[in-house]
Amino acid sequence: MDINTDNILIGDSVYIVGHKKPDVDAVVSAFSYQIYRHSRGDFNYTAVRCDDVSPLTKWLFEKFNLDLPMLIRNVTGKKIVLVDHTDPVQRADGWENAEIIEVVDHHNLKLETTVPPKITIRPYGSTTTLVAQKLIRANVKIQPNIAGLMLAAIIDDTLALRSPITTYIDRSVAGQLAAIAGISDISGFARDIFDHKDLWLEMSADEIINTDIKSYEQNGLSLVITQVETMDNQKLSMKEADILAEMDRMNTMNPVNMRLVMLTDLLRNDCILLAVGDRVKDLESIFHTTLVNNNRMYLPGVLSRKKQLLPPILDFYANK
Ligand SMILES: [Mn+2]
Repeated sequence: MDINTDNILIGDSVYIVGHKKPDVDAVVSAFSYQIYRHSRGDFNYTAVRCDDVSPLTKWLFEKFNLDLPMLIRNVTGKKIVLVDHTDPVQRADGWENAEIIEVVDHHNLKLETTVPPKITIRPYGSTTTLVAQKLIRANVKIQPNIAGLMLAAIIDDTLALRSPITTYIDRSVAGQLAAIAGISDISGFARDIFDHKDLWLEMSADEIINTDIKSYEQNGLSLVITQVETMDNQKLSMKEADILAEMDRMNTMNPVNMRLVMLTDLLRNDCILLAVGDRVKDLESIFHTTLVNNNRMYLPGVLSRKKQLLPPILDFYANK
């Protein structure tokens, strides 16, 4: 580690803080930016968090044997660095009476009146990618457990490097962190992470169906599609009978021609489509696939309701 001794006199203390309701990236980017700042001799920078953390974040810090940043709910009177956000609604309480001296983020900038002297924004998949890149470029030695924690933040923000926001920088940095952490099976590690996040199994069929549900109409066809994004849709198969029963019940109360639930698997890149309604047989012509039990279809490569599932169905009925 390279320490700039000219700078070692401690200045005003500065808090590095992520957004409220923090995800893993918000906490880990603050945590790792403190490491970067300390490597520059800026020991007056301290990572904090302004809110309670998720069970996943807590599990990760425990897993890697690291302490969570200190909880500081109000930053009144402090100099602060905003990481992983700039939007005022996401900022720590008391920000109006704090001095924002820096921004490190991967979102669109949302500032109103004052512009901090230092702003670093990159269109990467996570803020942690940006901080890792700074550490790597500065030749700062990253401890294996910290590399593991940082990799987890990148995986969480980029849906295991599969989300469209993922850049080649994220992949490259993730690879380097995995090597330092000694994690050879990144997708296995991702599955572990998402197991601590995937809460579908704890939800009722009714909650699962209603979490992300949309209705459509086309030439007299009424269509309702639910999207359920999982990291393991086969695990949800034990709930399939319940979900189908609830779909049947809903369709009796409020009939539509097709009531669909997409159980998409972001890791396997596929979809188990559950279907009820008087027109579901048409799905066989639309997707050139057999409908098993008249209510279940397997669609490899299909993840997106908007781009992959909906257009062929609407096209099919457009000319009827
Ligand atoms: Mn983020």
